[in-house]
Amino acid sequence: MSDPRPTGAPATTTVAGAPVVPSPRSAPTGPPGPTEQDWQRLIAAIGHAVSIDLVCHVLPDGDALGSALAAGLALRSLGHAPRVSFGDDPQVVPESLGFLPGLDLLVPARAVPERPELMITFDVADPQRLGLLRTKAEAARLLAVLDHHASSTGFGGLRLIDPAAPATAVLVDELLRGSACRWTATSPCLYTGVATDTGSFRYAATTPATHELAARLLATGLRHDLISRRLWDTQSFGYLKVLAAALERAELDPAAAAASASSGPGCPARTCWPTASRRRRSRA
Ligand SMILES: [Mn+2]
Repeated sequence: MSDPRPTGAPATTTVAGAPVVPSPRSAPTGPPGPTEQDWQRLIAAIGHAVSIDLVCHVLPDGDALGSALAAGLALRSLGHAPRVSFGDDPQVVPESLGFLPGLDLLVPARAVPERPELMITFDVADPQRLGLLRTKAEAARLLAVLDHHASSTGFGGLRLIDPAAPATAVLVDELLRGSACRWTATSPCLYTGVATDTGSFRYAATTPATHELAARLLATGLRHDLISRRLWDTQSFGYLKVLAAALERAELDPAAAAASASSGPGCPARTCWPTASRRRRSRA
């Protein structure tokens, strides 16, 4: 793949009608993210690879799976034939993420080569989170790690880690910036990643650049209202029954209540602990 990202002055072109804005990766403080050299190395590796495996962590959330699928869709649109996988058996895509485009790229862990030519992990801070794919990752000719966890354990031959980024999806956006990939196809995946890991743009890691990225993604025409409904406002009836049972058993913990009351403005002065038995959960 040729360098998909612009160099020099900020681009003024548009992508699907959206203004290209500065990278949402950058944060005013904190450790530096990947260097330009790191990005160029990854881009060159992608360009040379015949076989590419894109892997996220087990029990994937919206950021993990959204990031891997966004990269997969983008690379496919550029002429590659990437596999996307995660190391669970059975491999279950959470119901809330069943709408993501690119799920046809998903293959079981056993379909990943024993010694991958190029494997890129997404949102994986620790090799243990690779589950069944850990051994194959360790045998990869090049293992690239895209992540935003400060707790990343240092595995991988090419590490693109930015603890200041609110989501791994932000790093995928950085990788794909300026490429000819199809933004309309990737935008639901990237939006899901960013929205998930920012708690729908509520967490402290959310920056103006995060909102700028969201604006660009919305400008592709994605239905953020439907995505949010699917991610947060759609639950099975069984879940509601468990929640009802848990809330019925809720108890107020005086010590925790005192601690939260003194933890600053905006914190609730009451803490309660709803519980549900394993038996009750299994019946849901
Ligand atoms: Mn994440």
